[in-house]
Amino acid sequence: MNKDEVADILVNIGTLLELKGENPFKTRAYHNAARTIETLSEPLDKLIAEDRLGEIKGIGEALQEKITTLVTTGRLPYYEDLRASVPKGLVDMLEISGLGPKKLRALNKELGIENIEQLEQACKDGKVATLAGFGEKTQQNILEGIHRKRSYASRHLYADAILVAEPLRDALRDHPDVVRCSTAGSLRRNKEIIGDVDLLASSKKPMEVIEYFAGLPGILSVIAKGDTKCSVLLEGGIQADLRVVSDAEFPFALAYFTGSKEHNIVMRQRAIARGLRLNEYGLFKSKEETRDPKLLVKCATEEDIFTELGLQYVPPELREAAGEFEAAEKGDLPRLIEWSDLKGSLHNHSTWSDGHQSLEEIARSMIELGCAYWAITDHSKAAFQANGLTEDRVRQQIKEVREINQKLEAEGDDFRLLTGTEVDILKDGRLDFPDDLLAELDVVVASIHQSFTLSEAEMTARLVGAAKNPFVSTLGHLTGRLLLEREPYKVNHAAVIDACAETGTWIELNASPLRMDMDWRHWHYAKSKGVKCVINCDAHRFEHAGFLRLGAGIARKGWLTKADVINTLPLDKLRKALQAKRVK
Ligand code: DGT
Ligand code: CA
Ligand code: CA
Ligand code: ZN
Repeated sequence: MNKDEVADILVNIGTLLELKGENPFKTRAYHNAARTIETLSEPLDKLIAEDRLGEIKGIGEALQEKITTLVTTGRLPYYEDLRASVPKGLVDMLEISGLGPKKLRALNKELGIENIEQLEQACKDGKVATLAGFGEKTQQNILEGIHRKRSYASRHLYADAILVAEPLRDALRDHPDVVRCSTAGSLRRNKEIIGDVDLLASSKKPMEVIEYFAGLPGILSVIAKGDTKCSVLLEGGIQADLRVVSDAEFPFALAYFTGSKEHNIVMRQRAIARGLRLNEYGLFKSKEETRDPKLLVKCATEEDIFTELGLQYVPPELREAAGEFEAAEKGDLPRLIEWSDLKGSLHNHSTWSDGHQSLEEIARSMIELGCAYWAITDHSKAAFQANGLTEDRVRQQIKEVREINQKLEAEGDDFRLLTGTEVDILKDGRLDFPDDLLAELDVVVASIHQSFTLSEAEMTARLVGAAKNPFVSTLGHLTGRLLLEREPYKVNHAAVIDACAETGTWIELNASPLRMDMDWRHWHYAKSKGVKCVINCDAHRFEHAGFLRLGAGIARKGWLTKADVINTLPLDKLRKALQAKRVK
């Protein structure tokens, strides 16, 4: 078991103990130990083998024993017993926003509540409001939290859906009876949130393909199975629909099942206006609904369908009935960014704050990935919960970055780490670091991590103020939303975008699957104002470098091209671009 897995279990233990009402010092010890373990620079098994766990601050004997058991056996009976002793419904309720272990424990003790249904009833009966420390407002918040949790349960993050859908698509493509296969629906349109996964295949033997599909790994259960259609439940709780059609039908079915529904409606109307009929089976020379193959206008690909309807090919990401028809009629659709255009990420964390790898480890692995640069933007001091850096530590970090870069240069490598910070925008709009320090850094990302509940005008003023600072290169995750977890705080996007246009400030597309912030719906406007996008991983671990691909997918949805995205620039041009605002 590695250190991240161990840390996760320690956090769970801390939370379970809190639910049981254990003393706060004990529960906090587990949370603190988890944070310490996560940021260790050496592997745990090495520390254990050398009997050096005791040297780590804040890890007493009892914890050492548990960590050793976990790492060496992969299990911990203490944890298993603890889990079994707390009702599962109670643990599930932790996912309701605004309900911590302390409140849950009170609800359990005073009202005997053990699951969400009981909690909802108690709120509706007004019983929760009468408890000490709760009140009407809390009761209302809990009810809203319950509704939100339910509406989130049937929706999934794009990243999670891709992870299960692509192996299924590839397995289908490998089957000898499958001619063509593609994802469809919201997944193919790169939506940040996915209801269900849609797959489409063409074959002469649909039943064989359906049987094969239903038996693929990763499928938990078959919900419905017909001759040409199959619905399944995947591990992780996502539902997937496979449809199998003839290869002649494939392009039409693909266009239809890719959607969006709104886009399809306009496509059908265009067909009708030309005396044709378009549906999932074909494009027909007919004034009425039909599936008659004799009337079919043959189209080998989706491209042909668009051509028949007088349109430039519309990439799936743009099929939202949001301006794509006007542009495609004139042949004005942009050539969208490809993820391979990206040269590195300009917002990332290291073990200096809450990241999981050291600077040199990060540099080496990003070289391996073929990046040209990677900015280190650890948190500023106000983000104490994320181990934010003091001004002194930032200056030390700058030194370390320079040393690593010198080493790379001596080795003949062109890759460079860039110095930086993710500086907090404080409640009153000031930045957490003075300008003279910001001026020493290559990249300054300014983000809000506190005081989320101010009015829209106040939140907007904080962001606009940050954009006006000559040393701020980028505004980070504009609304602080965590998809399916936390609502965005209120921001007037147009006002912030206008301020960025005026000051030459870039806006981040934070590609963490939970964020995808700024939202794709605002990029079209930003682009029209000449505001540049930075697609950032906000990486806290190596694996997060993969977010570049997801972020590019969402940027495509925002109509962005290579020229609209700053981190497609090679290093020398990026350095110039970073200076441009400062000399203005
Ligand atoms: P989702 O699954 O909620 O994230 O969104 P979609 O877009 O994947 O929707 P889904 O799975 O219900 O259907 C896939 C596509 O099939 C949808 O984007 C468009 C097409 N489609 C489904 N039902 C209808 C319909 O009633 N009318 C039209 N025009 N198209 C439909
Ligand atoms: Ca779908
Ligand atoms: Ca579907
Ligand atoms: Zn942040």
